[in-house]
Order: sequence, then structure tokens, then C-alpha cells
Amino acid sequence: MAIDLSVSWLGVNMENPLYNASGVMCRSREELDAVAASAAGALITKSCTLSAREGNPEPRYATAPFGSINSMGLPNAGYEYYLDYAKIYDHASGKPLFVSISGMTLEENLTMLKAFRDAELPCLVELNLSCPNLPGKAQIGYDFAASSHVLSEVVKVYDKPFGVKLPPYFDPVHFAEMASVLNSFPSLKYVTCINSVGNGLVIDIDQESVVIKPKAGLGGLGGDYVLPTALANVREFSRLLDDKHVIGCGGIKSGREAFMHILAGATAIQVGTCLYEEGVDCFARILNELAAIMEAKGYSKLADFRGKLRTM
Ligand code: RRO
Repeated sequence: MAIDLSVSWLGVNMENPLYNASGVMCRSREELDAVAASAAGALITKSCTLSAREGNPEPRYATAPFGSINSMGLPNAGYEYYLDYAKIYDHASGKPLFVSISGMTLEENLTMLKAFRDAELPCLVELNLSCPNLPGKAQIGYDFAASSHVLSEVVKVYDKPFGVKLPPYFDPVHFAEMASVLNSFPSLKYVTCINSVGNGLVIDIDQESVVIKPKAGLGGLGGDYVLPTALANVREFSRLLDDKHVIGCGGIKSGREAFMHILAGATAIQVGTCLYEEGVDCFARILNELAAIMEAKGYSKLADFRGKLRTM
């Protein structure tokens, strides 16, 4: 049976739904080129700020027993670097370029959005409302009034379709509250669920120590630790949002988790920890595994099972 993994959404056609999670393999032009040259269906940049940032002190990423912990602290080359990349990127390649934006202030976000708007490039913005690793700075996505305010200012300057990267939520009341905020912005066309589960603590018992330096060892969790939380967020936002896409991110390391995210409602899916650990070859492997699962189940395209999770 021919398996069709293609996805059409936001006016773009992707050969397959899989790409990197922002933060992994996307800080430099070389890394972005490597994702573009891989089997991934799209690519997204590291979240950028107005000026370049070194980020937090190292070690700031560690492999953990069931995934990863990071407190990178938004190291990036500054938005102009990614804007320049978007200007030279081959937008006809069939792999959409997403640009992640995470200003240190609302003003920074608005300045960057205006620059991307004025450049009139066919790239898509993912506004990060959920970086957990900036000491002393709360995640905007956990403050519903602040999120609403940010989005209302954003849509005043940015009239193109855009998306947001959300933190994980853990309470049905919070899913509903955030969905209601997001539903009031028609040009907000997609949400990416989830960012890392913030401020976890991984402990090395041999060393009797934390495993990363910033924030006394606290950092965002990724990988197996977060899969059920990611799936819950994908599922709930898929149900609660009107006419918006959900991008699944969290714990995808094989075709099985890719299938789960799509079954929960994801239009497209991103890989973070597994990409960091395995490199860009993970894309072809995961896609082959996903196609094999679909074949075994008699599905020929993603729409055959997307969002069709059964409940009891
Ligand atoms: O750079 C980071 O520390 C970071 C960011 Br901006 C984010 O959104 N999520 C994450 O786990 N790390």
C-alpha cells in the first residue's frame, strides 16, 4: 500500500509532518541547513531575541534516565541572523521555514514581528510564550491575562497568520481558560504543545549532585518524562480550539509516539530530545516507523486517524 505522509495546512504543503522542535539543531545556519537537508518536512529556528545572547552557564543540557533536562537560557544569534537566513532560504524547497520568536519584553517581540512582517517572506512565526529558563522571569503562558495582552498587541502589528508555543498545562480549568484566550485571535492559526515541563530537578546519586549548572539544577524536562503531558495538551487543545491547528511536541522518539500525537489531534509534530541525542537521521527513521504502523493498521494517509482517539 502506498503511504502518504503529506500535510497541507496554513497554505503550505509538507511532504511529511515531522520537524525539529525549536531549540534543537537550529541555532546556526549550518544546523538549520542540516535539518533542511534531512528527511524532515519543515524546519524551525531557535527562539530569537532582539540582540544575540550567550545564554546560561554550562553545563546547561543533560541527558537524563527518561529524557533530558535543559536550562539553555535562550542562547541565540539575534533575530537579524534568522531574518537573514529566511532571506536566503529556498522557500520553494517544499520545506516551510518557521521562525521562533521569544523577545525579553513585549516591545522586543513587536520590533521583531514588524521586521519579519516588513520582509514579506513566506516564513511562519511561532511566538514562544513559554521559555522556562530565564531566572526571575515567569512564563507568559501561565498568566492568562498577560497572554491575552501580548496577543492583542501582537495582532495590532502583525497581520499574517502565526502560532504560539505553549507551556504544558495540568488542569482542565487552565486548558479551557487558555483556549478561550487563544480563540479570540482569528489570525492565530496554530499552537505548539508543549514546551519543556519547566523547572524539574534531575539528580545524579553517585555525585549527589544536580546535573546542570543554572538555577541550582532546575531545568525544563523533555523526552519520555513528558509524553503523557504532551499528549494531554495536544488532545485538549485540539478539542477546545476553533479552527486552529495543534502541533505536537514532547516525547516523540519513534513512529509510535508520532502516531500517538497525530491520533490525539496533531497536524504536524516536532522532535526535540531525540533529535538532540540521535541527530538528523532520526527523521527518516521515525517516518519509516510511522509509515510501517500505518501500513499495519491499513491507513494510507494521516487524515485516516488524525484526532480519532477513542475514549471509553
Ligand atoms: O533556551 C532555553 O533555555 C529554552 C527555551 Br527559549 C524554551 O522555550 N524551552 C526550553 O526548554 N529551553
